[in-house]
Amino acid sequence: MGTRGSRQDMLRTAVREAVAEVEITDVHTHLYPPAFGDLLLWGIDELVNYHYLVAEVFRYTDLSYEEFWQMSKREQADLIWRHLFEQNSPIGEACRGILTTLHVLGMDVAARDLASFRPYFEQTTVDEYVDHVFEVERIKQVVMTNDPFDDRERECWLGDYKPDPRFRAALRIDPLLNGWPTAWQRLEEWGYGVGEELNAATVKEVRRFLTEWVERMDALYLAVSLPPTFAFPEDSPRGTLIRECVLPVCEELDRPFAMMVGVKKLVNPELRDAGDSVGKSDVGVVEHLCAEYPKNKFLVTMLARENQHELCVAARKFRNLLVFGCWWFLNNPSLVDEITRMRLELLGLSVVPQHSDARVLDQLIYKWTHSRQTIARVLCEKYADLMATGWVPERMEIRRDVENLFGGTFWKFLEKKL
Ligand code: FIX
Ligand code: ZN
Repeated sequence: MGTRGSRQDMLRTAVREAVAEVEITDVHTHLYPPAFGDLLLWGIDELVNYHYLVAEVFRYTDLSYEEFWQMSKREQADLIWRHLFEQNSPIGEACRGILTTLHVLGMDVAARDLASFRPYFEQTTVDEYVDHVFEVERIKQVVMTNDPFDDRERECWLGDYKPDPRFRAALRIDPLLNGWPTAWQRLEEWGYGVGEELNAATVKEVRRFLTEWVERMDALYLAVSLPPTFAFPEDSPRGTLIRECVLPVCEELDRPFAMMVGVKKLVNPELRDAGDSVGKSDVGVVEHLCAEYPKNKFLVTMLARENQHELCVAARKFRNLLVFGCWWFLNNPSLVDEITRMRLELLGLSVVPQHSDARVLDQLIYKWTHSRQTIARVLCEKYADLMATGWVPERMEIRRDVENLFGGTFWKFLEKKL
């Protein structure tokens, strides 16, 4: 690679090309294959109605919550567009994201006319559109969030669903761990011999429930979101279920337990999905789990910015811990930049820098376009620092590293023998 200046340029080109061309495994989304019907959200009105924007529109509109929720999706989208795109510059990340998606899809963003974007989505089928979005953003596979307590989703899994290899499953167990007082009654309804008391018989049946659903879905991991107050060990149904059911089943089936820690649910219930907030969590709980259960794998993302450094250090101590994603309120360019930089410095490439958390199919386009840009920028600087020592990274090495960051590291962790 030529003179210092040209070497820098060639390095930047090599990194940008590798990041732009890598096929992504998106380890956490709320997307579904077309076979799951309207569980899969897509199209311009769903994009504009994303709960991130619902939260933001209420900073402007005087409309009551009731009046808003009584509106149709299209009326809600028109209102959001008026306040967040016409009457104020769409400078926020979630607003900019919609414009990035429309731009990548080749639409005339400068027209600023929401109605003019709708025909595009009306003229395509969901199958064509899934193919197109996966191709445009070079998405190899997404991991879903599959909740057997959601009746619409249950029906799909208990029906004749033929798995779509682009959509891998993850068994989501929030209702089981965070709502046992009602969850056990559903398990009983479904024929499991459980009672509210977590005695040996109930524990055995909960293990059967988890095992059957992991196998039915061929779930890659079991996942739960947890509050900032999450503690373990804990004298609670959640503490007992994790110790007696989740961890033993995960170890037996060699599936990671994914913990998404730090969400304060519904601090403003009127905002529905947009009503959740964040709180600092105790990283010591993650360290304790990794230390006490060395045969278990833990996938962890934390919602509070303040937890990111400690979490990186915890991952330096435990090889059964894989840190993933800049979750939710962290998925903003300035924070993705800061967190990715810190993670590469403390963990090298043994991290999953990002997941999309896409709730609407079209979001795969902007969330990955923005994250690719930020991660490529950070990587360029990291490799440039490397080159300043005389260690010249080869193009193939950069491609190898990038493939690991955008999927390889995740798959290797799943295959890892502890
Ligand atoms: O718990 C989760 O999986 C969260 O990602 C969601 O509940 C959240 O509403 C979201 O969409 C974040 O981006
Ligand atoms: Zn999510």
